[in-house]
This record gives sequence, structure tokens and C-alpha cells, in this order.
Amino acid sequence: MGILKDTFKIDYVKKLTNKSGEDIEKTSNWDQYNALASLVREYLTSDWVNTNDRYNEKKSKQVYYFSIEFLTGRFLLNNLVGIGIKNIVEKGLKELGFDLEEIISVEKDQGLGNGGLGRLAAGFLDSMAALSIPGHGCGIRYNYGLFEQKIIDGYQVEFPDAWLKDRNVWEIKKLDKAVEVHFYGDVRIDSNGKYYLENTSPVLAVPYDTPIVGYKNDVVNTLRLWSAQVINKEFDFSKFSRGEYMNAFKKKYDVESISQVLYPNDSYDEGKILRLKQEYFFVSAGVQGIIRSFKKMGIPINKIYDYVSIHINDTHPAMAIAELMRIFIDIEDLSWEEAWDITLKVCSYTNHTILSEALECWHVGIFKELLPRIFMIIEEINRRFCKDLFDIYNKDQNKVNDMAIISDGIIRMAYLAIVGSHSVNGVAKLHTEILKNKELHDFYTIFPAKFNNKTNGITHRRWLLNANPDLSNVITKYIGDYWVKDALNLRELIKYIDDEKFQDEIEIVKQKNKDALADYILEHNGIKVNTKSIFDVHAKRLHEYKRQTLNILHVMFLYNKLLKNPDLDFVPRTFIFAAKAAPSYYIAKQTIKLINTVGDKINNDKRIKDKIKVVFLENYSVSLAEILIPATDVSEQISTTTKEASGTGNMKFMMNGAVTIATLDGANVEIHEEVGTDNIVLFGLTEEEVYELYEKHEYNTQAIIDEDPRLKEVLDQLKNGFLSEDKELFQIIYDSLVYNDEYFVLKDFDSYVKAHERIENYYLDRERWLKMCIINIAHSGVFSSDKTILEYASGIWEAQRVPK
Ligand code: 26M
Repeated sequence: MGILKDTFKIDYVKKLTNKSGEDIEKTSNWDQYNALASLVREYLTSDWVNTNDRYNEKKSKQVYYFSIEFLTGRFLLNNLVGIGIKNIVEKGLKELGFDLEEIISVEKDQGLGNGGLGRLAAGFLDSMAALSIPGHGCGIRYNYGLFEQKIIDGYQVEFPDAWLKDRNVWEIKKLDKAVEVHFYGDVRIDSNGKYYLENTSPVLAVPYDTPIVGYKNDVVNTLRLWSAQVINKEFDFSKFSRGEYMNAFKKKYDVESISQVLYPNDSYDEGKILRLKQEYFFVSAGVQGIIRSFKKMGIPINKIYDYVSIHINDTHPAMAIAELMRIFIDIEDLSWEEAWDITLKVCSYTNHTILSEALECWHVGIFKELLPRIFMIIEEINRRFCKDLFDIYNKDQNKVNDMAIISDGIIRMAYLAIVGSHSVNGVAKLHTEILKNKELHDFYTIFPAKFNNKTNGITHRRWLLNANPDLSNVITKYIGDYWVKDALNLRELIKYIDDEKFQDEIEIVKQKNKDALADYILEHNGIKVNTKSIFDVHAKRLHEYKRQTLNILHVMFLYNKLLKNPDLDFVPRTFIFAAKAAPSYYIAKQTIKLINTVGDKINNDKRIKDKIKVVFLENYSVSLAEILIPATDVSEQISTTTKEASGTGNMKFMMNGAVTIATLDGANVEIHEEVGTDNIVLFGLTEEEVYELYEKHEYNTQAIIDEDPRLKEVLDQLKNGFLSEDKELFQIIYDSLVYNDEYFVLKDFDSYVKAHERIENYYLDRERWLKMCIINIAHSGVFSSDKTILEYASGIWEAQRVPK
């Protein structure tokens, strides 16, 4: 959209005065943000309306990305850039005496996700809009997003994330599009064999729509998040007279609890009924909404697969399969066979994990009570599937039980998702191979054509263009701005790899970003870091398999080394951690305490002359990542090989010119393929070695400790009073490493130490280091989520681009 600076200034002053009721000089930062965001929302409204009209007129196939999490972060900068008015706005504001950057930082993150899965969903929405693909998000409007983390006395303490406390400028409530979702009740079948659900407890699902702005293409798609409300007639005021006043409120409270809070776990957690309600709530509302708008087109329902694709992001929305079946059969009167054929064509599923404890299961008992008709349908899907298995496997009942969707009173949601979708994809090459050859091998044997890989990606607009404007400017100065439309063009940078001027500019930008991060650290942690030291960053959820423990043990080892020889030639290092732990994950929370305890000790030890600092940044979030990642020299991607499905942080760091220290896990494998062995620092067990260790049951931690005095020393320090008077404080970490080192921390320790030595040597060779950085940036384009989304669109959804 085009707008003149003076027009903007007039609009803005008017908006700011109207909204705040103050002279503009007297307005607060929040007033200024609120006015600017509201204005941008208004500016993009016509594109939003036109985009929908265009999709309707052309009857374009619509993709609906169903996800229980969307971790979008802030919108303002993205939207300003997307509608192409950022520069004008920045100048206009400056002339009015305001600073855009400051205003942008007022916005609260929309933190409706835990980590990788939710952030991936948000990035995919961004790419679909940028590519003019009619794709929309469907999820839950949680009143409270992921908890805010504070570090108190070294421990994680959780606080509620009241992100809706101030007005959410971006969303529009669509009361007229509300639908009812029915829980509990009795299933009745009439003489014609038609099913009815009676005596249910209905809940009103109210959609709130948020615009998803494309990149300078006039496209605005929609993220629709559902909020639970009590239905007016249920919240019955006539009950007042019967003394039911308080009960009426209890009912309201119970219903609204469905969309109250995001579950703060990022792997499976023992089946809670509220979680099951959340899943069915948004799935049923979303599917009903889709069918309602499809029917308005007047096309027969049995052709819906040509117009609609529903993508199931992990198993949480897998009930979409059964909900579609319910509507097709019970409401649209299709036969089972016809309904099943359509459902399969509409649905596709992405698997995000191979950790078996993370596979979602529900007890038949609670499921059947809460969702009786949905349960019946899943039972029937299972019955038919088992019948096929019985024939395929020559009446081998064990095999049938192994693969059944319902077995031993448990419903396995991944199996439902596989059976009910036409496509099943993993999120990195290695991950997909492991699914096909190990974890889901039996299903792959039966449905080989369903399985495919779609390596994850990240939006280069948020993570490079917007988060790292100085680097973007340098890139554009050398190769033009074609990379913004197609990130693969970043490859052109290779031409300048030997150009000293270019190398200098890359270095200057990194230094500037590091200086800014150092300021942030000083302000938030009170720690003064050496801005010339290597900024080594480990930022992601806290998990044993992600091995923050390996990192901190290595830091302890370096510290010991310096204590023994304080004058050692040593490249100064700043080790930065950022991670939230699930509130109920005890060992993960103790790991945070360990990192902070080690940090306190090292940071205050004069003997080592500030050669190492350890910083734990609290409340890792999208907006913190936007500061942290551009300032990183070394990206820690050190999960136990085979455990990280893909990782996406790895791609963000690479794109911002960090060098990765990595195991050959998840998408690290593909980063290695792109940059070559000289431009990534690999260490640790290979996939084969990991599986061999698991199979042979011969892993002997004691032998490793006996042979490695460095390791023995750091392990002893966990419990000999070196770190804390309370010798039991880290007992659980010690025990898990020494007696049950499931994630091979000890096995990979030596290799990790050596990898860090390599990092140190490369960094000392300034030119070599800068070339590594440049190669990483130049090859990061293949990890743009645009590429990923084009593969989903052609390979899974058969969705076309619908440009203006
Ligand atoms: C399940 C049940 C109850 C409560 C919460 C959950 C749950 C929530 C989030 C389970 C898993 C969740 O996310 C998993 C996740 O983020 N997986 C990551 O997905 C990324 C995107 O594909 C990958 O890059 C990461 O490797 C993978 O760990």
C-alpha cells in the first residue's frame, strides 16, 4: 500500500489524540503503540477484505492449518514492513518526535505456544501469506499464553502471562460466526440408522480473527482463534429466583476455563480432561466453520476436497478426522465409505517427535464420556482398520494389536492421524527416515505412499530482514534485495567471500549486535560481559535430550582449567543460556538452578580475570530471540542424535551468521550438507552408534568416568560442596548422569570438548571465521519456510498461489 508521509502524520496525530484523549506530548508509550497499531490495522483492512473476496470469487482451494499453538510474537513491525510503509512511518514519527523502535517494543508478545511446534505454525502462516497461498490458521485464543519466567535465587519461577490485559489491537471478534461445540451427552440412533447426540453440554465457540499480512503483495490471510463462552440460555438468569445464582456463575467459569490457559508442556503430559476439551473445542469449531463457509459456495459436499485442505499439526488436532466424519455422516447424510474417502483427501498430518513418551494417548474411559459420538466414530475407524490388518497379516492378532488405534483401553492419536490422512510427514530428512524405518515402520509398510519429508523452515522476513536490519542492509548493498522475495538468492553472497570490505562489514554488524546484547545483559542481569568474547548461545526449551547439561559441564571444565592455570592463553567466552522448563519437569528446573549456580561462582571469581562469563537470560520468547540471535557467534545445537526431530533455532542462528556446534541430529544434518564440513563444527555419536548403544545395553558410564579425570572432576563438583553448601542440591542431576545417562552426555563429553577447541582455533583466525559466517548466511536460504510451504502446497495440499 502506498501512503504519503504527511497523510500518515495527520492520520496518526488524529488517532493518537482520539485514543488517548490527551495532547500528543502527554501520551504514554502505550498510547503511542496503541494508536499506531490501530492505524496499521485500519490501513490493512481493505486488503484483508479484498483477499477474502478474491478467494471467494475464484473459489480457490483453502488450506486450514490446525494447531493447538501459534507462537506469533509481535505483529507491528512485521505488518508495517508487509504493507510497505515502514520507512514512511519511521520518518513521519521521527518528525513528530517519536521513535518507532521504542513504540514497537511496547507490544506484548502473542505467546500462544511453547516452542518449536507453535513457532513453526506461526512461520508457516507468514509464508503462506507472503506466497499468496490461501492458508489460514485455526487454534485457541488462550487468555493466558506461556508463563512468564523469572529467575529468583537461581530458580525458575512462573508468572501468568496476561497478554490480553491491555487491548489486543490486532484481533476482531466475530460473534456472528460463533458455533456451538457439544460435550458429553447420549448417542441415540433412530429407525433409519441416523445418529443423534442428545443431552449434551454445549459451549459457545467465538472466533477472533487476526490478519496475517503477506509481504508487499496485498495479501492478508487470517488466523482464527476460538474462545470459549457460556451460551446465554445455559447461563440462565431465571435460575436466580431458584437460588441457583452462584451455580450459574460456576457454570460460566467452568466453560470459560477451556480457553483459559495454554498447557506449558512441550511433550506429552498425563491425559488431563481439560486438555482433551481444548482439543475437541477448537477442532470442532474450526471444522464447523469451514463446512459452513464451504456450503455457502453451493458446491456439493462430496467435492469439498477440491476446495479445502485441513492440516493437522502434530496429533493435538487429530480429532478433526472424526469430526469431519461425524458431520459428513450425521448431518450431511453421506455413507461411511463416501465420508471416509473425502476425509482422507482433506486431511494431512505432520509428526514432530519420535520421543515415545511424547506420543499422545487417551484413556477410553474419559474419552468416551466426554465425546461419545466421536469415540464411536474412532471405534469404527479402528474396527475397519483392524479388519484390514487382520487380512494383511494373515490373522496375526499380535500384529493387529500392535498397530490398532485403540488397544488395551488406550486411544493412540498418532495412529488415528496416520490412518485418517492421505499424507504423513516428518520435519527433517533424518527424522522422516527414522519414522519410516523405525518408529512408524509398520505403518510405512502398509501406507508407503503416505509418508514424505518436509524439512522445517523459518521466515527469513522476521528472522533476518526485521530482526537484523543492519545485516540485511549490508546484504542488500552487495547483492540487491532479490533475497527478500526469494531467500535462495542469498547464495549470491558467496561471490564476495574474499572481499575484505564485505568481511569487515559483516564483522562490524555482528559487533554492533553484540554490543546491543551486552547492554541488554547489563540491564537485565547486572553482568558486564566482554563484547569481544565469543558469544556462545544455547537458547531453546529446557530438556534432557537437548543437553543443556552437557554445555554447563563443559563450562565447568573450562573453569577448572583456568583455575589450574589462570594465565592460560584463552579466548574469552560468554556462555549465554535461555530456556523455559515445563513447570512440572523437576530435573529441567534443577538444571536451570545449576546453570545459575555455576554462573554466580564463575562470574564472581576474580582469579579467572573475566575470561568466562555465564549468563542465563530469563523469559526466552520470540522478542528476546530477535535480540539474541543476531548477536550470536556460536549456536549450540547439541541434542542427543536421533532425538531432535528438526530444530528450527539452528536455522535462525545460521541465517544470522553464527557458526553451529552440532550433533548430526534433525536438520543439523541438512545444515551440514549445505555448508560443508569446514563450516560447521560437528561432534558426538552418529545415528547408528546411538541405536547400537541402545540395542546392546552395554553403555558403561563408570568406565567413561574412570578414564576421564576432567569429567570425574566436574561430576564430583556437583555434590562435593564446590558449588553449594547443600550437597544434595544437584544430586538428581548427578544420579541421572552417572546411573542413567539416557542421553549420552558422558559419552559425548570428550568429543564436545574437542569441538570447542576447534571453535576456539577458528575464531582466532579472523578471516577464516568471517568466511564461515558468510557461508552460513549464504546457504541459509534453503531453510526459508517459503521453500517449505511451496513443498507442502504442491506435494500435500494441491493448493495454488492466488496473487492479486
Ligand atoms: C502435549 C500434551 C499436553 C500438553 C502439551 C503437549 C505438547 C505441546 C507441544 C506436545 C508437544 C509440543 O511441541 C513439540 C515440539 O515443539 N516439537 C518440536 O517441533 C519442532 C517443529 O517441527 C521441531 O523443530 C523440534 O525438533 C520438535 O522438538
